[in-house]
Formats: sequence, structure tokens, C-alpha cells
Amino acid sequence: MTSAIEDELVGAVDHDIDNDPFPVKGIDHVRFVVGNAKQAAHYYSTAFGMTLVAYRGPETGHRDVAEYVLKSGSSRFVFAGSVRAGTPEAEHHARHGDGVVDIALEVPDVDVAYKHAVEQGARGRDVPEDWSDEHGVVRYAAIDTYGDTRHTLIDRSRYTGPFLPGFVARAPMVTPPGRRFFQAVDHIVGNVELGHMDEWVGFYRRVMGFTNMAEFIGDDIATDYSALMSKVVANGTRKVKFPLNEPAIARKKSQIDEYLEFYGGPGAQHIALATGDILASVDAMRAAGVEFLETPDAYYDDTLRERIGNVRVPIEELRARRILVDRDEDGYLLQIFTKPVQDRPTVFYELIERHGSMGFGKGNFKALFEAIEREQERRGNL
Ligand code: TYF
Ligand code: FE
Repeated sequence: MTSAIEDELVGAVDHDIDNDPFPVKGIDHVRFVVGNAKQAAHYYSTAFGMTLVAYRGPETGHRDVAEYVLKSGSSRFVFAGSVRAGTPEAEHHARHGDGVVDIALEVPDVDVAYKHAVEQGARGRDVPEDWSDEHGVVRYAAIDTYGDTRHTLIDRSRYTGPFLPGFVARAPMVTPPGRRFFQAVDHIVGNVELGHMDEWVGFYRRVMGFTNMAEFIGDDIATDYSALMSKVVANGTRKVKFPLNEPAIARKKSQIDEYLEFYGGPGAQHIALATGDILASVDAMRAAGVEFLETPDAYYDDTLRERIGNVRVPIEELRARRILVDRDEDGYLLQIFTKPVQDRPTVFYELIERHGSMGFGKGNFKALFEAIEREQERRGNL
């Protein structure tokens, strides 16, 4: 499933799983509930360069919900849409609009992981069970996390089918691009309610044995310009990285409050996609109609050159595309953020190209949050 190239793009490191209470291989898939899964699958095919690989729905005996599985490199997104009222998916969509319901984790031993999680206080949603079809067996369980989001735990080591039992292989919806726009999920950010960030950091530490990464947004930055606080937890290999945000009381309405209001509670805020060629990815996605945040010209002045030093492309190339760049002691990274990808100002994406840096773009927080606030203002939510 995963390759050395993809591990490198997301900054994975060696890790001894023998002493890990909750070993995680990586993000197995991200499941979205959307209003129209057929059209979402088309959008992610054309605008995100993903490829449809599997499906289940009324035609395959799954009567209430249509689900499309798309891939790009090691990342898998599942788009689920209810085909009738009254299903859990229909309820979820009525409440939240399009959004992430499940950040599924691939684990070597579902029973061990589930038992550990529940003993450490996680709320179990589905006890471990086997799912099987002619392609083999998947071991499966699920626990709750923030809001109406869950973590499914999956062991697919004895399964050879196109996704999970019950899904059938499907041909691509559109001709796949010559080069993928992204290879892997780098991180997924959760927005939680005011005063609850440390609780959720504690949850991932206790339940999954995750540890804090260095980057955080504390009181000082929060009151100056960000209007949010943030800490990052990651698994032992650092392949799975979950920043957690909470709103801060500042001069302006926090972008996190805007999310919580329009999503109707805590949930996944942005998904960062790892690419080895952010310039090509941005160009292809823009050409397909994806909207990115604007960065003012002043960002690309001489102080940037001093702060950044040499990067693999001329700063002019970054300026032309509004790509942000940040450097720390380990290296640098290039990143850019989309606007929300649905009508509600909720889920958005980040493209990230890491060159050594394991940060999240600390040096860009000010420019980024000002750009997000300009959008909030245009929506009348500031
Ligand atoms: O994941 C991160 O930490 C960066 C920066 O509301 C960021 O992408 C943090 C909070 C936020 C938007 C972006
Ligand atoms: Fe990010």
C-alpha cells in the first residue's frame, strides 16, 4: 500500500513498534459524507486528479448509500451519499453538510488496538469483527473521536479486493492525469471547541500513544493575529499527524468559531496532501477550477529571500502561484491552501511539499491567517 517515496514525502521516520501500545501503519482512508457522492467523485477525479477504483451502492445490494472510493498514490478517499432520507448518512449531512466522518487507520492488530483504546477511555463504536467476501477477510473496529468523527481501525493484511468486502472494482470516471496531483495524506487537522484542545491532545496521547510535535500556536500568537490555538500530535513513525485547533478569544471572530458554527460542531478542518511537485499540482488544480487563497505581493519581498535562503525553484515561480515557503533548522517546505471546497465555510485542503522540514509552516501563520480572515470578511463572518 505504501511506498518509500510516499513515506519520505510525509516525513516518516523509523520507529520501534514492539514498544508501541497502539501501532499504526498509516491512514487507511478518509470517508466523507456528501450530498451527492456521484458528483463529488467526479470533482475529485477532475480537480484533484484522483482515480475511482471501487464502488458499492444500490446496484451492488447496498440499498441506502452510494459510496465511491478514489485513490491518489497511497491516499484513499471514500465519498458516501445517502440515496434516501432517514439513513445515518442523511442525518449526518443534514447536520454538517459535506464533511469527514471517518479517518480510518490501518493497524497491524485491530483487537489489541481497540482493547487498548477503550481501556484508555475511548468510546467504542463498533467492537472488532471480521468482514469477508471472495477476496478475503478484513478485521474491523471503530472508536469515536471529536464531534461526530470516528476512527475506524482496519487490518487488511488478509484482503486482496479493491477496497473492503462488498465493494466492487470500478473503472476511472475520467482519464487519469499523466502525473498525480498528490501522493499521500500528510496531516489532517481537527477543530474542537473552546477550551478542549488539550483534552483532545490528551486523548491521542493516552488512547493512541501519540506524542506532541514541536510546532504549536500558543496564547502569544493567538492574541496577536491567529485567533486560534493549536498543538500537533503524531504517531511513532510521524506518518500520521493530527494538528488540533481550538478558537482563541481575540479581537476578531476566530476562523475556528466560523467553522464550528457552520459545521455544527467539531470536525476535520483541513487535509494536507503531500506532493513532490507543488508547482505542477497547483497549476493543474487551478486549471481545473480549484480556488486557492490569495497571498499579498508583499509576502514575496526581500525579507522572504533572507528568511528562506535557497529553495529548489526561484521565488518568482512561487510568487506567480501564491505558494508559501517556510524554513526551519531541518529544512524547508512549500505549501498552499485552497478555499473551502463546499458552500459551507468548513473543509479545505493544503498542498505541501516537504524538503526536510517537519513543521507546518509556522513562518507563514501570519500571512495565512490574514488571508483566511479576508475570506471570512467576504462571507460576512468576521
Ligand atoms: O496544519 C497546520 O498547522 C497549518 C497551518 O486553522 C494552519 O496548515 C493551522 C490552523 C489553521 C489553518 C492552517
Ligand atoms: Fe496544515
